[in-house]
Amino acid sequence: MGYTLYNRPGSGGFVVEAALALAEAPFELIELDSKPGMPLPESFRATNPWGQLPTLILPDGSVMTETSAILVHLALAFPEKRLAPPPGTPAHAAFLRWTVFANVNLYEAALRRGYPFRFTDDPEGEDAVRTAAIRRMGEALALIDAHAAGPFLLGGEMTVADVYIAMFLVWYRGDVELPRLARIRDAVRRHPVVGPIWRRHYGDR
Ligand SMILES: N[C@@H](CCC(=O)N[C@@H](CS)C(=O)NCC(=O)O)C(=O)O
Repeated sequence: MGYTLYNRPGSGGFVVEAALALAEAPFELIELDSKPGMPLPESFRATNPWGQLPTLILPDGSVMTETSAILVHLALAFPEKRLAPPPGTPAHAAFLRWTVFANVNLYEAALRRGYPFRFTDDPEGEDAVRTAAIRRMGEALALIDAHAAGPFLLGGEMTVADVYIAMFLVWYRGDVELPRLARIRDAVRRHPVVGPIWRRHYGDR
């Protein structure tokens, strides 16, 4: 029995799908009928009580959520596929740092932009929540851009952290210049395994 990934096109499951494909792990993809910015169907809470995607069912049937945790888990489960640097190395520490940083700062900011009504009890404050979220995303992306080792985030090899950060570049709606991350995004787009998954989720973006 393989993995089951719940997602919807364009959502964060893109990077989990890419990681599973890079790991050559068998998985079934279940796409929920929902649009970004909309809460998922209430019935999905039976699978993930927090009601979010991506949700990954492991081969033993256990449920896993939180994108950075899923990426770390898959990297450790398939060490020979080199989804991340070897555990215990400084490069792996950097992998953990930026993957968690992205989850805590970028993913949360994307949620504030997409679902501002959850972050203020003042309906008139929603636009301000949204614009502050876009600004915060730009600040977080600029910090990652400044720390990218080159040519990829952690050095010479692409890891799932690159795929993850590239996803936030597509989602970002601001105007901060991100030259190193733009090059990483372009490499992710061209990757023979990840590229086709990218195009299914994001087209030519
Ligand atoms: N902390 C979660 C955030 C996941 C998340 O926000 N997913 C969005 C889709 S990209 C979602 O499920 N939105 C529906 C909702 O929050 O109701 C993670 O890291 O996976």
